[in-house]
Amino acid sequence: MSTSGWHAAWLPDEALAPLGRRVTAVDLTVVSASGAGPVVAAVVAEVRAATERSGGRLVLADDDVTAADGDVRPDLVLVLDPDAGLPAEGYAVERADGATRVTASDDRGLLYGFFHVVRLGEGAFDDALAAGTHAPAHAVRMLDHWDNVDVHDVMGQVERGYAGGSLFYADGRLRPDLRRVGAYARLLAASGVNRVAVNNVNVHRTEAHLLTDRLGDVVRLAEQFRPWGIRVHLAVSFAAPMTLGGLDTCDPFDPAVADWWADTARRVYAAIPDFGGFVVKADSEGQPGPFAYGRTHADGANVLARALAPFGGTVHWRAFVYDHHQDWRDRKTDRARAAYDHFTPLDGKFDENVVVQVKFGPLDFQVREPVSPVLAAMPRTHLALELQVTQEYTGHQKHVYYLPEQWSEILGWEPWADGRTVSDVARDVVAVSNVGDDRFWTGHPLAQANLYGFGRLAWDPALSPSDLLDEWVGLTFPGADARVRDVLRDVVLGSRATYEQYTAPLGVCFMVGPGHYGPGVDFYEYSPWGTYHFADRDGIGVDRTRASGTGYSGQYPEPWASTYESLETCPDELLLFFHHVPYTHVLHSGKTVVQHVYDTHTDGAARTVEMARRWEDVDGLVEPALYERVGELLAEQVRSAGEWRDQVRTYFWRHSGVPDARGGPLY
Ligand code: BDP
Repeated sequence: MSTSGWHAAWLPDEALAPLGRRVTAVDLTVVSASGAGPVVAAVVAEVRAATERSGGRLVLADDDVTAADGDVRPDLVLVLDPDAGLPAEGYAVERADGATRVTASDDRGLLYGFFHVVRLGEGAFDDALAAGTHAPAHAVRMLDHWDNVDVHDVMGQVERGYAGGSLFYADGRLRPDLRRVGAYARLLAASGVNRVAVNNVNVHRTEAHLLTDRLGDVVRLAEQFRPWGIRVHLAVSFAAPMTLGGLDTCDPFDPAVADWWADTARRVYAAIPDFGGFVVKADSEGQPGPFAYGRTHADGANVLARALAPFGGTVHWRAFVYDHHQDWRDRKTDRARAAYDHFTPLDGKFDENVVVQVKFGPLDFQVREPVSPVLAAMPRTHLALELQVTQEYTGHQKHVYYLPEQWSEILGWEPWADGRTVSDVARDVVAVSNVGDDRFWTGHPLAQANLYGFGRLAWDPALSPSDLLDEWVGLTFPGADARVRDVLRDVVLGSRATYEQYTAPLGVCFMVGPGHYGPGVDFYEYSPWGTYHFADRDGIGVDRTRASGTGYSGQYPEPWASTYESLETCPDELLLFFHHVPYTHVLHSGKTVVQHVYDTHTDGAARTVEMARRWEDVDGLVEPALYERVGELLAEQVRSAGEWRDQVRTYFWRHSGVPDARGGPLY
């Protein structure tokens, strides 16, 4: 269902109908008029619109709400009380006197409490509703947009974007009509996201100016995000003092450079008082950074941090730093080691408002990588976990790949196997957004579940991917036939494992073709990017052991360092990430590596055929345009999975000479 030319995603009017039919009292009695602000106004407007659509009623109470408006007894009472003692952004829910009462101590708490009620639907008004207090596990839940203002030849407008052009920019400037950005902000708020970085980490020429003479564009974007409790951040270039400021250096130790940053930050905050801060990709893949002056990443980050500190801003400084001009003949140089080698010696040297943003794995958003050891090695640094909602290596939003299945595994991983999780050590959770100007926001309509799931998991990492899917389905397809939910469960759940089955096996990574879509088994094998699998006639995999390889396994604390080091204990799914083994090596599963590859590729591709067939069961039960879009994309997934299957199987056959015990075709 669409409201204004774009799909309503998880907030169709019907999803708010249970609330809209009720009498809702919003009680702001203890908030001074000036303190209520745009977030509260957004909540009130939401309730008003929902009640107008569905026949309910909104009561703005100026005294005790239960007595408000004479004989009217509210079904829902939303209370903002700064003295209620609730955690930041949190809220309490309870049933009392036949009403559901949501109390928050700050405006965002009220907003999230409101969306909690929306999620519960009719259940919110059930007397059996359990009382409880809810608060986010992570204070910063952020989406990074890799959007460019201009279209760049190689990457298009949204770098690694698979849902059309940018929501923010068109024709080389900010879109004049930003209503859709407001709708996006509302969707994000309903999922729990509270920060958005509005431009690409690879800061090109035009985009750089968002920091200075194009700041007005950021002001206008911030206006769209502000009512939904979302602060905007900007990706900036480390070289900005030179490229924008006309200085002849960007050395962080040069006082003129520090002054330029301080001055620039002051101007930004004068225009956007709730500005979030800067995101920086420095000394990485050609971006400028402090290395040019012999300075460290801490030196570089701190100069920006000091400019932002007086205003409460932060620097998200990315740890994605490695040498992308490697020599493939050197088996000891290991891209996987790089972030740890660069950053862990700097633990404790970053200012308090620097957040070191660490990709979840040591390489680059692969289907299967071990979790980055950096997350366990910087106890004195504020860390953010970086995930990717955009499906760069996971099927370009043409393949169904349910990312919460991967993320909940990562967030729940225990670096010391002692109960402490990644979610405990990474204070912020950040992800690269997957939206664009496509009608369905995310290209593949089912990729909406990834965007929704990101916000929800960043709020509560303990949510199960399966429950989250049900939640998303319930909101997105309200009142739909039970078959819709069943089909979506069949198609979406387990899709991460399926994709893994027919692509690069056993943690070997990459094997992707140009643009990172489709098979390209040897595509990167002799390139300088450091993404090798080292297959030869005898075996495959990267020896990252301390004993004979790159030593990467030693970057983990125990018990993982030993677990990964040893062939006996290394989990099958990461075998080729840590070890170079013969094709006939026997896995814990009892199969040889080569037979595992044959079987998983055959089965994974076959599974996509079942997914496509299963989708046909919702014909007529969902909006035709959505049905068709998903159907077309599933057909492409089936084609692409078949291509992966044939190329990877054949590659292993030609290298090993071992036939498929199940007798499948090998070419
Ligand atoms: C890689 C992408 C590239 C990004 C880079 C990054 O291929 O487009 O610029 O990550 O995270 O995955 O900076």
